[in-house]
Amino acid sequence: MSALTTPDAFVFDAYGTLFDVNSIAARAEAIAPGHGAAITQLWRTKQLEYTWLGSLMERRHDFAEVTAEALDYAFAALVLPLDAAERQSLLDAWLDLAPYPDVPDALTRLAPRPRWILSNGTRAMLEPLCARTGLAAHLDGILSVDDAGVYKPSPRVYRLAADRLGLAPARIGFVSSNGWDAVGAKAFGFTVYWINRAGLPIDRHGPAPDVQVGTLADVAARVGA
Ligand code: LAC
Repeated sequence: MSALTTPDAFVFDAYGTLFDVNSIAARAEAIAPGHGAAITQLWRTKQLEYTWLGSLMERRHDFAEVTAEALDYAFAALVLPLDAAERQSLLDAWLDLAPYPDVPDALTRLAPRPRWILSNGTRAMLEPLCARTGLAAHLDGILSVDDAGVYKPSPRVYRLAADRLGLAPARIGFVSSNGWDAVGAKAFGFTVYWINRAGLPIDRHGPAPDVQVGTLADVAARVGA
């Protein structure tokens, strides 16, 4: 591999990258025994699809709305009942996530470089989550796609971070566990670390990320932190 730029700042995806979304499957399983994995897989797939479709349609619903629409689709597609309390409990699961165990220490090690979140989530979803889990203490700030009016992987979203940090994109280390996000961020020009937690092949719709790792701790190790 050619010499990698050591980033001056780090920007992180939130869901699945800093925060473990697997607890959502457990909640779905409790509501619909035997279907937890299928519900969460379809829910997450539709949630992302709706972000991309809404962006193309220029009819954007925020991430909380998209998440609810995708949940309703998943239960309808699987022909499963969902009452109002269960529906609310599943939506609330997005506000009740835990960080991956290595995340607080890895974020500490990456300091004093600026460390920001750049997420599809709304500020109203992200800020309480970071405060409640203590991650806010390890971050310099949160950027939401809401400020770009479009979802990732639009370059307008990644531009939010470059503008806020006042750095050339290549000086920013962008970290995501979502392959499509890692490719989008690389196309924008960030130095990209893909946390390939699921052992998947990389998406093929754009340039490959610079580095593939297994955990956030590996990212810190790669920059000698
Ligand atoms: C996010 C989703 C894509 O946090 O994981 O932006």
